[in-house]
Amino acid sequence: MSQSHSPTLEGQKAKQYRRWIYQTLLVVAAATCLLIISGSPLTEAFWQAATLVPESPKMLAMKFGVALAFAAMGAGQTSTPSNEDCPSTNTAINGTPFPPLIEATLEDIVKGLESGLFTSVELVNAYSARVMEVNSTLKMVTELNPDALSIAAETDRLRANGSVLGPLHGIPILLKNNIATMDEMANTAGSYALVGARVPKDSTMAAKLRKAGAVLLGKTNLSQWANYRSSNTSNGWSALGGQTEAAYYPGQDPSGSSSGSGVASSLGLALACLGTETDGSIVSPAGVNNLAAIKPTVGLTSRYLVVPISEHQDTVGPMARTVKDAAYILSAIAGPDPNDNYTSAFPFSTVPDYVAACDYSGLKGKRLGVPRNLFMQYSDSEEYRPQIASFDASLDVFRAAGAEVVDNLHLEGPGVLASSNFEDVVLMADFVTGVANYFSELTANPLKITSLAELQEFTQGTPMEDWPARDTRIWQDALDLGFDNTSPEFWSNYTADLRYGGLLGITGAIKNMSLDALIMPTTFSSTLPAVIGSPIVTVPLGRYPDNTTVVPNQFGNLNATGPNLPFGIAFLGEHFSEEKLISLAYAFEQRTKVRNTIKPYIQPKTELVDIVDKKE
Ligand SMILES: *[C@@H]1O[C@H](CO)[C@@H](O)[C@H](O)[C@H]1NC(C)=O
Ligand SMILES: *[C@@H]1O[C@H](CO)[C@@H](O)[C@H](O)[C@H]1NC(C)=O
Ligand SMILES: *[C@@H]1O[C@H](CO)[C@@H](O)[C@H](O)[C@H]1NC(C)=O
Ligand SMILES: *[C@@H]1O[C@H](CO)[C@@H](O)[C@H](O)[C@H]1NC(C)=O
Ligand SMILES: *[C@@H]1O[C@H](CO)[C@@H](O)[C@H](O)[C@H]1NC(C)=O
Ligand SMILES: *[C@@H]1O[C@H](CO)[C@@H](O)[C@H](O)[C@H]1NC(C)=O
Ligand SMILES: *[C@@H]1O[C@H](CO)[C@@H](O)[C@H](O)[C@H]1NC(C)=O
Ligand SMILES: *[C@@H]1O[C@H](CO)[C@@H](O)[C@H](O)[C@H]1NC(C)=O
Ligand SMILES: CC(=O)N[C@H]1CO[C@H](CO)[C@@H](O)[C@@H]1O
Repeated sequence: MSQSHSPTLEGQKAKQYRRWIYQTLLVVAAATCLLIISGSPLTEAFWQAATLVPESPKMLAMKFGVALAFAAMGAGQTSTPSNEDCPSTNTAINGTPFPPLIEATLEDIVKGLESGLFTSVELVNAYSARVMEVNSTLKMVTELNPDALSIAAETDRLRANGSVLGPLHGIPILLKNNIATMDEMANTAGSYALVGARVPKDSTMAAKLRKAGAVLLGKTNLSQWANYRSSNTSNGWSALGGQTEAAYYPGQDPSGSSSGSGVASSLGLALACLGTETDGSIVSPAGVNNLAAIKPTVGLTSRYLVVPISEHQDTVGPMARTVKDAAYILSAIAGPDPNDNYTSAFPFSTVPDYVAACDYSGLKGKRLGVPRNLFMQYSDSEEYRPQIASFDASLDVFRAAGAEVVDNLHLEGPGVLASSNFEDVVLMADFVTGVANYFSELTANPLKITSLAELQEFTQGTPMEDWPARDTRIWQDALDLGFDNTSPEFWSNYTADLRYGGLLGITGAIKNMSLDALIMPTTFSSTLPAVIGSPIVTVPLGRYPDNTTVVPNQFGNLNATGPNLPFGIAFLGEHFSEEKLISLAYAFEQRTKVRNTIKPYIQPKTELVDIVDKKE
């Protein structure tokens, strides 16, 4: 594909430079006024936000908006700062009560927008300020969209004249940094290899979100290459984005690879985020970040222009704070796409109404299987005992809601899979082909990398990529495999996955026992659905008790286990059974409401009230 190092780019740069000078003058003038008006408390935050090197004029304008927000807060602050546990004492806007942004649901926010309580522009400013408050500690957002404010302003204009694009109209959403957008934001998978790369258009996910009216607020940090590079690294680390940490204990392992999406959704830094999963990358960070999330069936959501690991296993899904918010987003992003032929398996004539599936009586009369042999061996381990005990206690909730629990299922497939290399072979073969395809789609590829071999060479030769401390073992194994995903060896491994994960795993158990779904602790749930491409919905289940021993991760830079760390419960079903899983998970979530009982140790303080009431 063609490269776009065209003279027009240079012309644009000159124009941008003039605008940059103009806006710098504006910022300095405005800053001076603000300093005069509001005295000193705001200055530190203001300068932090406003004096960062301006990547682009729009980014500068954005940072200025954030600085204004800080300034407004500083100016309005009359009392001493409230304590960490309860940062938001007043979230009422112009006297109208409004939930804190860490709790506000899509429906809350839509009501606020519809009634004119606040605008999308104010929402973007509030969320951006929240990002900047915690990013230096948690490093969950790599980049804010310099166009977010103007997109929000356009949605405000449209709403004012009576046109609403869709259910996400004016709602800020963050994307994992492997889902491409054709705008000023990068799509790097956290690697220097993709700095400056350009895509021919928006990924289908980004395009669908825009079509539903969403404001793409920015990009979230991730485990580099979606955790498909090193045999020994840390979750949430990327060369470009640094080390993401989660918010429920200092130095908490955010899990991965949708690490930043997990942390950002949990703290209300956007309404929600998109993540991607190959084996656990949505549900695992959702679990440890206290979230409701959906790992869709492979083929329900398009992977076009998403940096791949495996075409047979990759899927894109929402990571949100409530099942219903996740359902709204899934309804917006699901559906067939000519650019991803796996979506031709989409079995419906129209996208199901996943929001309508949110039914309080969704558990009534349902049969749920518990595949005990997937996790019973961990019942006595100190590390997992709290999760399994909470899960066991939750079975009464299902029974009380009218479901039948079929416990102690023993699936034959998982043991065979665990002692095989089938999944590894599928991922390795898919990655060699997939990563080369992704590079070939680029319209600008400054480093001219075209293959996995070249990518490995670049990574090993670039000090910022932290090699050899973080190796490229997985890539070397993939290169050594010696065949790709069209070979007979590949197909025999993939077919074995489908047999042991399907007939002798999830789908077999569901059919044989006439079940509606399987339920289990989220921590152990990802692999069977990964290898057969079937869906999972996870919701918060509990937290580790205060006397939990703090255990570091393998790389030694994060706390993998510790007090207060959240964990989830997973609902597994047949391919394209998302509606059913959502209805089960929603009924469980509404009966337990675990999420709001678990509090982060760190969270941002900016609320809409700080932006709206102070703007004049
Ligand atoms: C968040 O922090 C990371 C690491 O320091 C940095 O790379 C990134 O630019 C920051 N994000 C924003 C939006 O400033
Ligand atoms: C509403 O505003 C948009 C954008 O400004 C404009 O394109 C559209 O024609 C307007 N529609 C009506 C009904 O006024
Ligand atoms: C992990 O927890 C310990 C004990 O609370 C703490 O001292 C340490 O700083 C934490 N690690 C990180 C990376 O924050
Ligand atoms: C998509 O295309 C690939 C490669 O041509 C093929 O192997 C695969 O079976 C197709 N999948 C579907 C669902 O059509
Ligand atoms: C899987 O791939 C390996 C090569 O890595 C090959 O030896 C084997 O025959 C393939 N099939 C099965 C079912 O293991
Ligand atoms: C389902 O039934 C089939 C046919 O009887 C059997 O081979 C398979 O092991 C069963 N699967 C599960 C998971 O129970
Ligand atoms: C924490 O307390 C519980 C209940 O008192 C006890 O069963 C458990 O063994 C304790 N765990 C640790 C790590 O001390
Ligand atoms: C992983 O890397 C860390 C940090 O370099 C090292 O301390 C640890 O021993 C390594 N673990 C394994 C299993 O290689
Ligand atoms: C992965 C990624 O997008 N990293 C970003 C981290 O932040 C710096 C500074 O804002 C950006 O330049 C990088 O693109």
